[in-house]
Amino acid sequence: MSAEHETQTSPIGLLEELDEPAPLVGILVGSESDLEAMDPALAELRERAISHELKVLSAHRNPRGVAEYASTAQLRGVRVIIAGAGMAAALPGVVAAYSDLPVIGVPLRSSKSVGGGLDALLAIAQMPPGVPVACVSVDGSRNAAILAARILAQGGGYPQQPSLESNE
Ligand code: RP5
Repeated sequence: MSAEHETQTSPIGLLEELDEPAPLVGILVGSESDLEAMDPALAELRERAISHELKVLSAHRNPRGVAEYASTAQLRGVRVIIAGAGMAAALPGVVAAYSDLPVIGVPLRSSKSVGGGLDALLAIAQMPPGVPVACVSVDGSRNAAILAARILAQGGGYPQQPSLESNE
């Protein structure tokens, strides 16, 4: 099923998302077991007084929830999304498929990881052309927050439209 088809979620769900107050940074993790690994990101954003929200949304277990969040985040005022996941870490890529916001992926190591998090690192870094995800180091959530802060510090000015170059 294509991403376009999956977004056919209920208008009520979309309205509920739009109702939520908007922080500048949205942080997603794929599981409650990922939460602790995002503590350095939360601490960094808190120290910089950057508003943020944290949600547990799994790309595999709750794909509709991820689609709803990602497709409404920009309208709500979110400017950057940080997404952390382990193992077959699809979350950052799925978020980037549904949103034009900059997405920073954090590969996470868990007890079930292969190669100390190499599985998630490759899943997040090896995105296909046209769907970009910035990837920090394994368990590198602090760097994700610093990168988000640097993105927020930019004034913008470049158009969002794709260039004439092909994505292939
Ligand atoms: C991934 O699978 C999650 O991001 C997590 O890192 C890993 C294990 O999840 P749990 O089985 O602990 O929920 O999707």
